[in-house]
Amino acid sequence: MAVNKSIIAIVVVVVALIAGYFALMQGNYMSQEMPQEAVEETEAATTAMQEEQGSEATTVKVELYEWGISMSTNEVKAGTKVVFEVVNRGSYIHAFEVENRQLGFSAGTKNLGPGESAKLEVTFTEPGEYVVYCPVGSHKELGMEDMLIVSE
Ligand SMILES: [Cu+2]
Repeated sequence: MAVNKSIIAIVVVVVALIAGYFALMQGNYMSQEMPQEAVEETEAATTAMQEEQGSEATTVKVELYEWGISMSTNEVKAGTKVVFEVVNRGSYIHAFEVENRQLGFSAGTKNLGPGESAKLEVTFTEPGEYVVYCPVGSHKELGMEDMLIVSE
């Protein structure tokens, strides 16, 4: 009987401890309500930053030469800022032009001498097939022409 009594005493103590623990946890939860709101605000700010990073510029390296255009990629996304880093690797004057006649879209660099470079920033709003070419002389006909796909 003495053994049973001490077991009951231990169980009572353990139950009391568990109840106390949960009471304490609830108290902590209540007192943490304010900091939790602050954490949520931080998470929202992080999400906004990630969205900004998501719309960060895509860089396309473009090399102009006799007679062709080489691009690091031929596909970009609509709505994302695209930075064409254009370098004239040839020994003639060249320039870089992006065009979609159906959409009435056209953008390009100035004429670049040998070794010169220029950046062209474009945010395509319409998906579709765009032509890239060199508008100098008959360079387009000589082969300085390629296709750029703007995907949704
Ligand atoms: Cu050219």
